Amino acid sequence: MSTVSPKERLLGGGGLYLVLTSPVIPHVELAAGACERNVRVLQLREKNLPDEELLKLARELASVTGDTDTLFIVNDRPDIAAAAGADGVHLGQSDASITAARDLLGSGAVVGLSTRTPDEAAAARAAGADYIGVGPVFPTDTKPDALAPIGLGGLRSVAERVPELTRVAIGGITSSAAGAVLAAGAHYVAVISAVCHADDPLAAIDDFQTRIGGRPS
Ligand code: 3NM
Repeated sequence: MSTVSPKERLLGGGGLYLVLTSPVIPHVELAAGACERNVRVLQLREKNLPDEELLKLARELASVTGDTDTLFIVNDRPDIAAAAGADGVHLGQSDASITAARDLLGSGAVVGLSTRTPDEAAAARAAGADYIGVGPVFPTDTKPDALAPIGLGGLRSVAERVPELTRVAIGGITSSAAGAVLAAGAHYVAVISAVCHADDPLAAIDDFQTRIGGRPS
């Protein structure tokens, strides 16, 4: 177990933020490989699993990340995050409120909120989010209900509005675009298909890590 608090680890880290959605290898295997490869944040995002299976998987992933510096975040479900002992939760605009999530998870937990515009980013800051997701930056096939991409310019506008808030860019990000996304104002790049649906997900992580490493100063 890391002695550094989850919020400090979020602030001290950067680079690849891996979102686990239907990976081509078992979640636990991919999570273990991500920890070994120094991925700073892992999120479990499986929207179609029954609660019992989701909780079992969340507990397994909490156990894989527990002895490492990798943060473990659960998408959408503060209840599952709390029951599994996760480090935090990621919420969409229409999910549970940040306050409700903190009531379940405790004040030390990391709570992130999805945003798309500077106004949403400012509202997330006012609501007490520890970080914001920002996207979709590029077109994505992974989230069928995603809105129009905001591009690197949209990401820059969000960064200008909330310069002190940790920003996690998401949506269609590939390893070759990741450097430009970080340069446009993201601390982390969140990725699903470029890793989870790659022929070799662990090699795909290596590719990201070689290209972008940790958090830029
Ligand atoms: N959220 P990929 S875009 C889960 O804009 C998700 O909030 C988005 O998957 C948002 O890396 C997205 O395969 C899909 O494009 C990300």
